[in-house]
Amino acid sequence: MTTPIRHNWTAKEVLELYHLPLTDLVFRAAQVHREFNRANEVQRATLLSIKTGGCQENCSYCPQSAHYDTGLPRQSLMSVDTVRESAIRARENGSDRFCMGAAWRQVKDGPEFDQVIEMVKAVSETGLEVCCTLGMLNDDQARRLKEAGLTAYNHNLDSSEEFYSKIITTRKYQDRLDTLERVRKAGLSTCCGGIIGMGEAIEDRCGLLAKLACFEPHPDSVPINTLVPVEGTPLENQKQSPVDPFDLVRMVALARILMPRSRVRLSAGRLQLSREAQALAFLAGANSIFSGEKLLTTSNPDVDEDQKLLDDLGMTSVVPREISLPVV
Ligand code: SAM
Ligand code: DTB
Ligand code: SF4
Repeated sequence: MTTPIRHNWTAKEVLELYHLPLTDLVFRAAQVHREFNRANEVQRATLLSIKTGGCQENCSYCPQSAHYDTGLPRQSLMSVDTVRESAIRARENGSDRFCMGAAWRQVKDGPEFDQVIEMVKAVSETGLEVCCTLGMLNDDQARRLKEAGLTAYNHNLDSSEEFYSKIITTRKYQDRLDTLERVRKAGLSTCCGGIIGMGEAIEDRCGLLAKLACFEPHPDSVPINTLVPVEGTPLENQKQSPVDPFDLVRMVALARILMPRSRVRLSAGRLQLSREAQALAFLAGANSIFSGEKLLTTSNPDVDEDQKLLDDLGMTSVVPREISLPVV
């Protein structure tokens, strides 16, 4: 039997699946995963913060918001050469995707965006998939990114529409949806997911997944982040109610069932996750991780530790396309 790919999931249906016994849910997700993907292959993506801190938005989880004092040093836009070197290193360390993040509310035309366009070209030349996350975009900016060789644009919905207004007030859920629409219109893939552990209800988690699953096409990748509670942000006290790893596994399994072909990425929060929990998440359909000791500003497991985990599980990494690397 072939599992149909649907774009009409309701939050209620997702909630029903959420409450299945964990082993039933994981088994179902694993079946879908094996039907659509190479179940023992994991993509490694490296993140780089190309412009850090001082962001005008007030996302309650984010250490880079100018609204909160988190002690994070600000850093202006990096040079193209630094980014190129970092991408080459990422490739050498086993990544096949490189994602550049800027703490911007929105992209502004001018020399800084021109520099980002050059960065996209430089990373694309290394043979890696290129992803950017720069805040809101207009049509022309999306088109320029596509022409420069961008593979995908990351713009998360983070949670349900209902919960969203409790964690961010400087922009609306609809603003996010509008940018995602422009990204799709420009022919770019979307990378869109969310965060759990912010104090949201299970209904909010299911609402987020249902919304993502109604996108046509589904997001090319779905990052599932667990909140990294950072001191100085309004969500710092969430560290007292950490996410149960089984809840994360449920999110991964649901994302896999709802979006059979998407890359489901185990994203922020992996440092707190045991090897066993990660293995269960891979069984449930996770097939991508962020690789490298840093996410954007917070810590992530060592590359060697991840390599050992994949080796011990008998899993392999996606190999980037062949290219003769420029000498640096
Ligand atoms: N400014 C851009 C934006 O918001 O789209 C790009 C950068 S932003 C840091 C990218 C994503 O990182 C957010 O949408 C959020 O899902 C995730 N994120 C940020 N801080 C986090 C934290 N403390 N824990 C987990 N995920 C986080
Ligand atoms: C995503 O969903 N998670 C990544 C990436 N997309 C850009 C970012 C995680 C950031 C975690 C907090 C930090 O390191 O600053
Ligand atoms: Fe952080 Fe992005 Fe929100 Fe800015 S828009 S505060 S960088 S999550």
